[in-house]
Amino acid sequence: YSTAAAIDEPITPPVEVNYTKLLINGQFVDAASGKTFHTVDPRTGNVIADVAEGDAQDVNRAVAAARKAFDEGPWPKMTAYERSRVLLRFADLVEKHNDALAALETWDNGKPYEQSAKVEVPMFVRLFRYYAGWADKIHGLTVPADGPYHVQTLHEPIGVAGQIIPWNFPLLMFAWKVGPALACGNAVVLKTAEQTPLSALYVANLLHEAGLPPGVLNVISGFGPTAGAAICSHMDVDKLAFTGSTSTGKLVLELAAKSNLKPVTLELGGKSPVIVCEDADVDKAVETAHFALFFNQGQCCCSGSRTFVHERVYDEFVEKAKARAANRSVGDPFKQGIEQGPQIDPEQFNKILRYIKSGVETGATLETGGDRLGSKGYYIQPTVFSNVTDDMLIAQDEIFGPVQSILKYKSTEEVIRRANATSYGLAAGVFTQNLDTANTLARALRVGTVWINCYDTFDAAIPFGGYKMSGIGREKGVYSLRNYLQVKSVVTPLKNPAW
Ligand code: TXE
Repeated sequence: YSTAAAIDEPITPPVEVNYTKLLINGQFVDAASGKTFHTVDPRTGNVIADVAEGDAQDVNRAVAAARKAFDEGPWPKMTAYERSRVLLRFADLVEKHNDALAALETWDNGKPYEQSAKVEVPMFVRLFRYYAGWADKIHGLTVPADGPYHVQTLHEPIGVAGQIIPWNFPLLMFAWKVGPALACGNAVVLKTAEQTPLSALYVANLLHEAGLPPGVLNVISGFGPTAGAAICSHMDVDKLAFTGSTSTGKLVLELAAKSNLKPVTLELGGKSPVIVCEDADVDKAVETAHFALFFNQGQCCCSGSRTFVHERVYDEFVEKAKARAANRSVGDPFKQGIEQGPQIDPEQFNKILRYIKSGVETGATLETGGDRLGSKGYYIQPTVFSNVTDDMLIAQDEIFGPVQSILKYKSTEEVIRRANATSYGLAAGVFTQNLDTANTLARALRVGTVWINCYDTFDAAIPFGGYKMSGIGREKGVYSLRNYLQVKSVVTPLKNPAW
């Protein structure tokens, strides 16, 4: 990996920070308390900007604005085609602002600029175009009933959606949540993560430029226990969508139950297995398993954080995985060709270093990495452990960092049992050339996504979500629309049942 010197000279980001206030009812406003908080550059720990800190009072203002926008319109009462046009205009605007937006995302989050500019902003645009396409194709059914009745279902927007997102993919999480909610005609109060408030404010401004009426989307920057909890408990919020840790997800569900029983979708943590079978193309499996774990600094809910390798290819795999990690280019995310930037903040940085220490102490073999990189910011060396066993903490907990754990297995039955022996169930990867093995594993794994001979293949149309404690519900694709719709049955007696 690259030298500390390269990291110690941060490149000046090619963008200015213009939006730091809360967005309520179409206006950028200060927090009612007047408070602000720092958002920090993970390359250095320096402050990027002071951002308005929303709390319960601001959430009340935002929910009132969303309620009015939903109850009085025009948004839910516009034709679906008109709503679709707004979302398409928005996607065009975001495309024009691609580079500035990518720079802001990288500055606030630390992810490689090339990833922001070539993958994440384009995927954001794609998601909005996808949901714009759905807006005028949402409709109910005509239902045959036992009796002289004409029965139909209406698919109506659910109302005011409260959405809480994390810091690892600030823009994409915005798109996964706001896209389907708006396509269905809802109003939204969105809380961004306290580590990464900037890109959501920037795109929210563009959404208004594209013609979104005031109050339909409100963006609150702020902290979980104050602003986040206020959204979850609010009696006028009709639905919650949350992405984050499993422990906070439980709290969100509890607050929803204790207030007005609003339905909740959750996208939580994972400990996803990557299974490399004896007949796998080893070079491809090494590269893809590396990507599955190290992508986005290892900060992915679906990161492939348990790499199970068949004993026949184990030694070869470990050697190659170690070499690949040792070659990973780590450095200033604004530099060209960089694969890995800093972790998001000191909490995550220290948590990861504690897990690395625990891996060493519990007897895993440290193949490469194992420490911080440089002396500034939150960079961590790409780390690989081999000889990991199921009982080790590094094989059980979500580390959320650049730490690959390689485990050895002997048979398909055994690896199925071990891969499923976790409270999580988000995703899995399978590497094999044998169709039967692929089908067997795909069906046996208790997870929401199985990638065969690939990993992290995301697409606006492919649903994503977890089994077990990895979550409730699915996002993306047609499945996400269900989260934002109510179904109403309308029953009318027929005078002449023969017709
Ligand atoms: O998560 P939190 P944190 C995992 C990952 C990471 C760990 C902790 O393992 O190391 O979680 O990260 C808001 N009521 N994931 O502390 O707390 C918070 O403000 C309402 C996996 O960042 O779950 C932020 O907007 N909201 C994950 C969001 O919840 C509350 C992505 C996520 O923060 C709240 C991130 C409360 N009481 C972390 N407390 C994934 N699934 O991708 C916090 N929040």
